[in-house]
Amino acid sequence: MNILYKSEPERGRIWAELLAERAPEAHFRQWPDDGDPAEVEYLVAWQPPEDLRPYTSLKVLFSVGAGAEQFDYAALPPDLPVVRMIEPGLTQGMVEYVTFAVLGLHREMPRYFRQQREKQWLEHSSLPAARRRIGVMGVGTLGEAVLQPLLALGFDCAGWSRTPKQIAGVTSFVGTEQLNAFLARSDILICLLPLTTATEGILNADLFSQLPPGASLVQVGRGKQLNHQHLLDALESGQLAAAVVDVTSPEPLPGDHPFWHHPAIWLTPHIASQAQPESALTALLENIRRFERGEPMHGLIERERGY
Ligand code: NDP
Ligand code: OXD
Repeated sequence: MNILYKSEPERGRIWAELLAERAPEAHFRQWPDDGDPAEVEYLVAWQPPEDLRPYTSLKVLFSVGAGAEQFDYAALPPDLPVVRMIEPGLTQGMVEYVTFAVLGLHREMPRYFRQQREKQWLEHSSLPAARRRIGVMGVGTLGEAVLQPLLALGFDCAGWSRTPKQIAGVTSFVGTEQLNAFLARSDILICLLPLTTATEGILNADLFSQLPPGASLVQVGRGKQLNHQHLLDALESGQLAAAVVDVTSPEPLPGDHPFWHHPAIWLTPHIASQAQPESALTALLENIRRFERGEPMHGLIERERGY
């Protein structure tokens, strides 16, 4: 098994050590040391090398992340399987981040932190979780996982996806026809959609206007889904109360971008979750085994669908 890793070098070093322990028969190289490109069978990358033609034995392209929209599919061989990362460490990171964000918004922490800066000791009435309606856009691997602790905390939960879902305690809304009904009952909206032609720019003024007045947003999908000016306008008008934003376009934001110092925005630098080398390697090896046995791999991208 010949693996070429092309991503963050420090993490690559950890992958190399782990692989030497767990699959000593594997040949692991880290970009730019790709040895003989014709021998590479499995490429693990955020971005592949620009010219894939020398990689004549390439069998699968694995994304190091849960998203795989960053690849230029037109430049990839049309029959090359592309696989996104599904692994428990990455899922757990997202569960932690979204739980933190929802609790912060539910308990109005942006408002109380603003009061702290203004030396205001002022109490507002609070809502029980059962009366706070959570809406998760994208009920895939991550969306379904983040719903579990929110259900356990007693929130009133719904999800929106392309195809219907059956998750105990979660109301399922499907497709563009049911988007408005879903939004109308989402006090805290969480975006966990992949970036596709259908989801680019989806978090815009029109969508915000369908939410209950004073709703909040957690944006952990992809930067290009959010219209920055529309978010600022919705916060200014009070249509939205606050937002937790982990992904933006561009990343990083320029130094003079209003998100940096906006009192109602919590901004983080795309850290909601990341693959953890230990568990990600287990997932990679399992997928390679599945591929070699002719079984379907977990997280295979359907190119037509865009995710
Ligand atoms: P999945 O592919 O498992 O889930 C995607 C979900 O989105 C599915 O439920 C799918 O519906 C739904 N969906 C896609 N397109 C549409 C549409 N047009 N209308 C309605 N629903 C749609 O992805 P993951 O859960 O693994 O990851 C989701 C995204 O999270 C990633 O693509 C990435 O952008 C982001 N991410 C962000 C990270 C961060 O650190 N900020 C870290 C990791 C991921 P259906 O189930 O019906 O197919
Ligand atoms: C991912 C990410 O896709 O970190 O894994 O955004």
